[in-house]
Amino acid sequence: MNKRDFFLVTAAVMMMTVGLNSCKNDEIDPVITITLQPTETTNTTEGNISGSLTVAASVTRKGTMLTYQWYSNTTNSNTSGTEIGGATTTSYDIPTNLAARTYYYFCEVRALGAESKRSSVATVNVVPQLDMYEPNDVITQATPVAVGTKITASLHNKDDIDFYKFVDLSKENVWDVYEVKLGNNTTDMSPAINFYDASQIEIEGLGVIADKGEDITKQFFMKSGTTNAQYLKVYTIFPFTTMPAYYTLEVVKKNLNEASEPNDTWNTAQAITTEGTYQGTIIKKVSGSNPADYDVDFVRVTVPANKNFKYKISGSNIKYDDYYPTSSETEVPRVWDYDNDPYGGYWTFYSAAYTQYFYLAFKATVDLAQWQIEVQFPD
Ligand SMILES: [Ca+2]
Ligand SMILES: [Ca+2]
Repeated sequence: MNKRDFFLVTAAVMMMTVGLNSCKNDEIDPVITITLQPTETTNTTEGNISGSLTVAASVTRKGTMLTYQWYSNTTNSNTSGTEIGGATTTSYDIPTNLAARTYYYFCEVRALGAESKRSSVATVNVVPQLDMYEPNDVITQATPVAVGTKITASLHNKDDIDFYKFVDLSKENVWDVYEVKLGNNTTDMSPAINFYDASQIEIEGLGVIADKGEDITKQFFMKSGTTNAQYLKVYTIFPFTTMPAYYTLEVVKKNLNEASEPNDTWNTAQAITTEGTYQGTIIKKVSGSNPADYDVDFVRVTVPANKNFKYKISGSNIKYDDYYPTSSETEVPRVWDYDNDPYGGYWTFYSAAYTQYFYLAFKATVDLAQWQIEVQFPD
């Protein structure tokens, strides 16, 4: 063997050795393949979380034990991440106590002598619980709430809008003062409310925006009865971090209007049959020409035969109409329609040989005006 041959043989042996070694390594090192990726996206509701994530894997060498380690991550990525203690089987139960937000998980499959493999990322969206009044995101879906009933609801995210419809069924067509109370149980929510009339038109100037954690108390006027319901929108103009943001909502009646209501027409007038002083409150001032838009209080004074009717009207910001006396309750009274302020003195209508009926209608130029009539039946 000359020098050149020796080198060739040596090179061949070295190449064979290298070749044999790589063949041998391919057989020995197990290779992991993930055959089932965890579900890509899981949507589940806070407080009612269920579900699990599962992987399956195979390995090239028989008898090689696979182990599993689940990770959580703060981003949609399977690099880095945090090992979840005890999560070491092929499936991982989504924790049932997660707060509402998005979570990322993946699984690393390992085997002795093998390169570990990571699954794709499983995204778990934990959405806040909707309140029991949803859907009420538009005014036509407004949830009816009876006056006097306190409810607890929530904005399940910063874009949630909750509409309510307030109805007072205690009487028909009686004006009164109501107060809406929005209790803000979630401290980083800045609640806001807007009011809408029975025609679902926003009432200008009545809405309120509160600071974070502040309650809202707001008075408004409303007529009782199903057709006079008013609407309220609860929302936030600022984002909040704690989802859902809970609140309590209640509408209470101030009961300023009197037992004689409804008395807004002459044929529902409050009956006055004895001497005395009678009072009332005009809840809503005259606005526009439609009597349905303001409060009127009618009284009907029954004057006995052969008695005069002496009266005095008082009160601030009160107007009244006199109705011509009639001899019959069934006769439609003719309105004088003075629409005057009270005169301040006594007025007397003279007696007749029959029972007379006098109608008076009180209105006001301001909200919440008090009227008073002093009634005497002198000879
Ligand atoms: Ca809601
Ligand atoms: Ca009235």
